[in-house]
Amino acid sequence: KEERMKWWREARFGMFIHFGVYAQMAGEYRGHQQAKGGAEWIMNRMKVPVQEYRSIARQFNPVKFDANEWVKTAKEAGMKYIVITAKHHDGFALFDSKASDWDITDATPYGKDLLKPLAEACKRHGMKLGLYYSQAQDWVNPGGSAARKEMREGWSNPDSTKIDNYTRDHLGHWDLVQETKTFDQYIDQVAVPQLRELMTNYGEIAVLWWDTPTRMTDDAAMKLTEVLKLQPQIITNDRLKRPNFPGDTRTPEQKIPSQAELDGKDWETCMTMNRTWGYRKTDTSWKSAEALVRNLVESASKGGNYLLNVGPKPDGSFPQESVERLQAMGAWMKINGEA
Ligand code: FUL
Repeated sequence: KEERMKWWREARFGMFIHFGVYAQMAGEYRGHQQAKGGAEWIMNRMKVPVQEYRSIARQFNPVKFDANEWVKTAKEAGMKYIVITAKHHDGFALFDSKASDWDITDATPYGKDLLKPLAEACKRHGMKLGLYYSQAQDWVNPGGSAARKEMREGWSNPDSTKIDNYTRDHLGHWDLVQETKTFDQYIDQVAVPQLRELMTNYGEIAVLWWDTPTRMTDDAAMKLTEVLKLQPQIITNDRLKRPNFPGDTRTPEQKIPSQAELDGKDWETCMTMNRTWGYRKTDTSWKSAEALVRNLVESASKGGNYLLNVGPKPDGSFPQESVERLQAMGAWMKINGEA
């Protein structure tokens, strides 16, 4: 384990990337602004029907995506690894998957695997590549779980009360299609085969970043853990299934732990630059570059890593506000001999 963790402990600074169909919506649905939560949650928060969400994917065409540019931006900021949402809670795969047609190659006009070129660019630039995979929540592939989030005010769908009652009575689901398979079927037919694709087709994967174990069982977690053996050096976080699958790293979110909270386990704090993980047009509450540098220094001084998020725009480019902050951080890193 010590050997496996070595690069990660020295890395200190990484880039989180949240990218998917939600970027296309950018926090707005049928002219209504999403009231609460990150923009990557819009489908659940605003109870977008599966067919309608799929139709939004038919506009998702990130033609300005440039893998080299993404990796160079991270590298020049002094980041040593990237963790990207291979699949977030909306179930959309940013890669070519045979296990589901709900992927970037089948469901969008873009029609190309986005992870392939990213993995190649990372390799070229000596950047470690990690994958975020929402193993349990999947709002589109039937059988996936869904956190029970109530629809919020500010969205005046006349059916909202009805849908909320439905959601409450249906384990968080809001669309019949979501329940046409069991959770076990989803694990066996989607999660396990997709994880195998990810562990097989993209070279070395440095990190597997699990998230939100809603409805996970130890049995499902065992199956996924088995597939990870394809990448013996991989580092995993603590979000696969609690408490029996602690993983290698703790994952405080949007906050740096106090000294008293540290217990010797490796940790990485993930943070947004504004308030959302997925791109949101109206979110202008950007942290200053100074604040971001201070966060990085505080994390490093306490022995942790800082995983700083970028939510690319629907065209596949990074928001200018993110790029400017990363450049400022890179300049600081150079002066201080870290980059
Ligand atoms: C959370 C997720 O629900 C958010 O959407 C985001 O991915 C964050 C890093 O983890 O639990």
